[in-house]
Amino acid sequence: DRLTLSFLTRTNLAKNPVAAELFQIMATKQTNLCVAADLTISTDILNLAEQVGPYICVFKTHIDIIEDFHPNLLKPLQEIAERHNFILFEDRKFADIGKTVELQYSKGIYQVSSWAKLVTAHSITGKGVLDAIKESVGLEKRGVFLLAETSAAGSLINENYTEATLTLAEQYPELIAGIVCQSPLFLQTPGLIQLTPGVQLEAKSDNLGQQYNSPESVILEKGADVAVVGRGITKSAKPEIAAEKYKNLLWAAYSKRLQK
Ligand code: BMP
Repeated sequence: DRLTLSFLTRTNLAKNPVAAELFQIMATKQTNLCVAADLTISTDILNLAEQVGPYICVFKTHIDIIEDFHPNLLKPLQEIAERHNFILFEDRKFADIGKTVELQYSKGIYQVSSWAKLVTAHSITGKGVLDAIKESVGLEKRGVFLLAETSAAGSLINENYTEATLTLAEQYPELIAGIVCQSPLFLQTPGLIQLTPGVQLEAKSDNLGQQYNSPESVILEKGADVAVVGRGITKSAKPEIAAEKYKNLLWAAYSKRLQK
């Protein structure tokens, strides 16, 4: 199944072009670490991208939390992403009717579709969200991660919702790059990527319902291909040292998984 195939092998099984590119980057840079760049000042975002760039495969943003946002941020960010070979991923979690998602994805000050190769979407409103992302203007190569489970305590998502989300994903093989979840799902679809947030070494939770697992546990027990680490890196005094540490732990866990 998916868990014992190498990322390099899975490159050829991906139906979404960004998923294929991501598998390739992971294999080349030997990293399955995604940093959650949840910082609110533009220069801090750029500095973080430079510092952790060598150790990550994906740089995940919440672009709408930046206090001094100006579209001028995007060019240097894309330049750093190209130089360090990682993918820009806007965690927008689109969840509205298709028409509104189309506007949110390609209009407004953020113009997400012009720079983010990957975005997240909720499955709650069904296929309209995916049709909108598929049809909008923007980058030619784009991919969507659908949210099937969450790391939040007390989430309203149940097994039926998770299953229905996977069924929806199957209907858009060329658009869907992967699934955001907390357990080993879609084991027979190795072309899709499991992205799992809620990863930290220091803490088990925060005071707003976030729940953390260790790097080893998310890769070996919960089926993650790519692990998302935010505050474990961004709150560290030396983000580049923390990123290297998480990278090594995650890659060691992945290597161990291949031997199983
Ligand atoms: P942190 O490691 O600091 O808790 O950050 C986690 C990041 O992953 C946040 O950007 C959050 O929006 C995202 N995330 C999550 O924590 N749980 C989910 O289920 C889905 C997410 O996108």
